[in-house]
Amino acid sequence: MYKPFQKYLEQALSDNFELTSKAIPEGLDRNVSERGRNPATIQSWCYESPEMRKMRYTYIDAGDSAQVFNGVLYPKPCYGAPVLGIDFLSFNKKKILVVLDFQPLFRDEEYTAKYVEPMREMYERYDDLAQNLGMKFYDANQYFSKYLLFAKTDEETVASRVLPAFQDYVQSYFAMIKQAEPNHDPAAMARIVQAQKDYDQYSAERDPAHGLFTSYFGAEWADRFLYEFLFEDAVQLAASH
Ligand code: BLA
Repeated sequence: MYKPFQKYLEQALSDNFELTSKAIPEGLDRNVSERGRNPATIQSWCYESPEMRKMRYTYIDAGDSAQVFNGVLYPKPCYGAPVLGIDFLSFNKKKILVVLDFQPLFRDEEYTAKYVEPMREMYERYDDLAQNLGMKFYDANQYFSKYLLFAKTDEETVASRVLPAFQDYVQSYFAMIKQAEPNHDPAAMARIVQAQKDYDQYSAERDPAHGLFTSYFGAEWADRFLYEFLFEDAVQLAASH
């Protein structure tokens, strides 16, 4: 269901960046589960470029039971730009949830004016996908912009509305990165390194997918996938799960 999104992202990545593959730890790049109603395949891809330190995305294909396309793109520490966050989910073709955002690393006024306000015009073209749904797992005021797209929707709207919105957000994100001025001041870079680490820590601790990964692939694989690949800069606390 989200394969056209993945294809679009792959084309846009290779059109815009000089990509190098980034290794995915042994055993985490792909897995197949026979535990559910339908066999589930999970596969991940990861790249870097001169501007971006990690660009990863994952597809879960469990037929009608689950279709998931998830990804995060992290700029290098000389760029303070937000990370691009993608989370598109479909369960039993009934529960369809889409989340897409330039996820801000800081909340001060200067940062918001520079990186968040410019999203507004684009956001307003897709206000039907901004449904102000409450969040159960995350805090909407941390690492989400006020221009995130977050909707419960249906298969037809995914094709007719979410795909164009995705294309628009991706193009705009890439344009922002390509015109950004790098800042190599060590203190500024250290602050960004820390902010991206904090993002990983926050995300790993709250990830609503841990249960899903565990049910398909077991707790040990789920923990490794979360802490060694998805959010590898997070530190796993003892007995956190
Ligand atoms: C919600 N994301 C969810 C849910 C799942 C995932 C299972 C809960 C759906 C529900 O039952 O309500 C799935 N998360 C995943 C998967 C991966 C993952 C499969 O990390 C990894 C492969 N989540 C992100 C990113 C964003 C994000 C990058 O990983 C930002 C765009 C957002 N996911 C997000 C939000 C919700 C969500 C806002 C709703 C959570 C809430 O209600 O608090």
